[in-house]
Amino acid sequence: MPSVTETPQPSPLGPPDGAVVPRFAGPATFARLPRLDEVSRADVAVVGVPFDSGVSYRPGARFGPAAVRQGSRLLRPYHPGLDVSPFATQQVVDAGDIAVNPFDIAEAITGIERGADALAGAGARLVTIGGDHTIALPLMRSLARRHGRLALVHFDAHLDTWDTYFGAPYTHGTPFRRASEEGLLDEAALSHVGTRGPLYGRIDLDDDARMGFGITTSADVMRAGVDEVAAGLKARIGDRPLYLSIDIDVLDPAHAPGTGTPEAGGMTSRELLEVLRGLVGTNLVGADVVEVAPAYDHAEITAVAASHVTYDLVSLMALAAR
Ligand SMILES: [Mn+2]
Repeated sequence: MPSVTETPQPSPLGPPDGAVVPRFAGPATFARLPRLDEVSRADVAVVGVPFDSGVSYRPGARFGPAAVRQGSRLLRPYHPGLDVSPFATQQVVDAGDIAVNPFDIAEAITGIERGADALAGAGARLVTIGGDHTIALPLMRSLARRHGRLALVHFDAHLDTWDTYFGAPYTHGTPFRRASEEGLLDEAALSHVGTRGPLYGRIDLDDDARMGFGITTSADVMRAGVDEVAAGLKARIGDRPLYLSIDIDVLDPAHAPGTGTPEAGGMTSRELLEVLRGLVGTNLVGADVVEVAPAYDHAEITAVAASHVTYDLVSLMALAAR
C-alpha cells in the first residue's frame, strides 16, 4: 500500500525543436531555453549582468548578455565531445538579467551579490554572462558563503589581480585581488590560464604569486597542449568547489575581436573549449563569461565563441551534477 505520494519531478523543459520553430525565430533567450518564470524549478540558471562601469579601456560589455543570447541560437541539444544532453538531464533556464546601477559601482556589486544569492538560494547553479570582469567579485562572494573557499581557474589575457585604478578598488582589473583579500579563495587551487601581454612591471607577477596563483600563459598552452594543461589544472583543483571565470579576451583578437582590452597572441577558441572539456568531473559550482563587447565584434565571432563556452559550462555542470 503506498503510504507516500511523491510528486514526480517534471522532465526538464528544453528549447523548442529547431525543425518546428526555426532557430532564428522567437525571443533570444540563451540557447532558446525557457525563461525562469516558465518552469517550476531551475537546476542551472544562465543569467546576464549588463554592467560595464568598471572598465579601463573600451566600454560596451553592458551589451554582452544580449549579444551572447543572440549568438547562441544555433546551439543544439547534444554535446558529442562530452556525450551529454545538458538540457535534458537538468532544468536549464534563462533567468534574465540582474539589473544594476550603472552609475555606482559599489551599489552594483551589492545588487549582483543579492541577485546571485536569490537564484542560488532557490537551488540553481549559476552561469553568468557579463558585463565586465568586476562582476566576478560579488558572484564569488555569494558562492564562497555557500560552499566555502573556492578553487578558481581564471581564463584571461590579464591577471586581474591589480590593486587599484585611479584609486578605485573595484574595477575589472582587480576582482581577484579583492577576492583573495576577502578570503573567498583557496590559495592552494588558484590558476590563471592564457595570460600574455605587457605588464606594469615584475611586481605584478610577484604580487600575484604571493596570492597563490599559478600561471599557464597562452604560450604554455601552445607548447604543452590542451590535455596536459587540463590535467595539471584538475590535479590542482581536486574535489574542491570550483569557480570558472572566463574573460573572453583570453582568446586571440582573431577569435574574439569584440572585447574591451584585446591582446595579441591569445588562445584559439578550439584550445579554450578543449581545456574546459578536460575539466569534466570537477565540482563546478559556478562560472562566468565576461567582457563580450559587441560594438567591436564582426559577424558575431565573439558572441558565438562566448555562447559555445557558455554551453560547455552548462554541460560540465550536467556532468558534475551526476
Ligand atoms: Mn579580465
